[in-house]
Amino acid sequence: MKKKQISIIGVPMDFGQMRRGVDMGPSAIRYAGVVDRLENLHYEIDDLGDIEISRPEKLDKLSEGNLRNLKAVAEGNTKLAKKIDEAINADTFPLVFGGDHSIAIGTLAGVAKHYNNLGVIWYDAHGDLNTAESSPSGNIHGMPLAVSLGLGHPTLTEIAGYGPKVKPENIVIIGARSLDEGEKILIKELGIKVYTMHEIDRIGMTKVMEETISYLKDRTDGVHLSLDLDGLDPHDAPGVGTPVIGGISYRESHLAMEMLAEAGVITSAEFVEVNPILDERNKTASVAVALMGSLFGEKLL
Ligand code: B3U
Ligand code: MN
Ligand code: MN
Repeated sequence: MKKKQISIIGVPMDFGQMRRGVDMGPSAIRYAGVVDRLENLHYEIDDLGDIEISRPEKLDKLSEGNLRNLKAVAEGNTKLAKKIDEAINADTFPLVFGGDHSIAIGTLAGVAKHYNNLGVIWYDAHGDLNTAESSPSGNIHGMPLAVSLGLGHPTLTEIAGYGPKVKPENIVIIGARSLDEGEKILIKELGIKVYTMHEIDRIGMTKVMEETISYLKDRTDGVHLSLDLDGLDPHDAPGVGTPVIGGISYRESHLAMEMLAEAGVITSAEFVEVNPILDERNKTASVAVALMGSLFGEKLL
């Protein structure tokens, strides 16, 4: 990692889906010792605390069409985008803790304006490429990648006053194993690079990461890592709202983070969907912290 200063931003957002508890993700990750872990690697950590997420009484009033809690999600993400922008202007590395994955909308809105060609690694069991039209659930946490491509409701696609934030050819999805029909069509239409579990099993995580890194290095001037803990197998990361069996292992994930650290390509990161209510003794938050250790250069010897 080039920058030696990290700004931590917590986003206690749970309006992008329907399961309570994911708003406690940032606390769980802090409790799992993230600051000490990164300080031991000689980073200077500035924990900026949590973005304030307002909690309206009547949630259903906030939905529009098939977009659950649209206003609350948009409001939180607008605040997040501003905080990220400030962190980058202060020449620090933004490290975001979720919260559900709808927060990637705000993270990318804050990050992307600082790059001409931002790359994105989307580490996830899902594609998060739904729009209100294709979504089976109306949950915005299944839409942030589409929104960042400029597809979806303008209240979301125009956050921070511009869009789209990323180009399809600058995205790599890793770990996909649950895609809706509309998402499959979009992936083909836009030619988005995807390593499903099939490819990971077939060629191995080493090759997947080698290819990902060289692909993004050639075409981007910065790379954001958006890591949804449900990309990992539920055995290793049980504290997530929508677990999907047959996922990436703890060991493969460490390898992926270590290879990213070695390549020095990542310029911002977020770890999302940690839900301590669904977790086993804070295991998933601890896994997230361990992966951050590797991402920021931790080595055994
Ligand atoms: N694709 C489904 C399920 C889902 C997406 N992201 C998560 N779950 N975590 C949807 O609702 O859009
Ligand atoms: Mn996701
Ligand atoms: Mn997911």
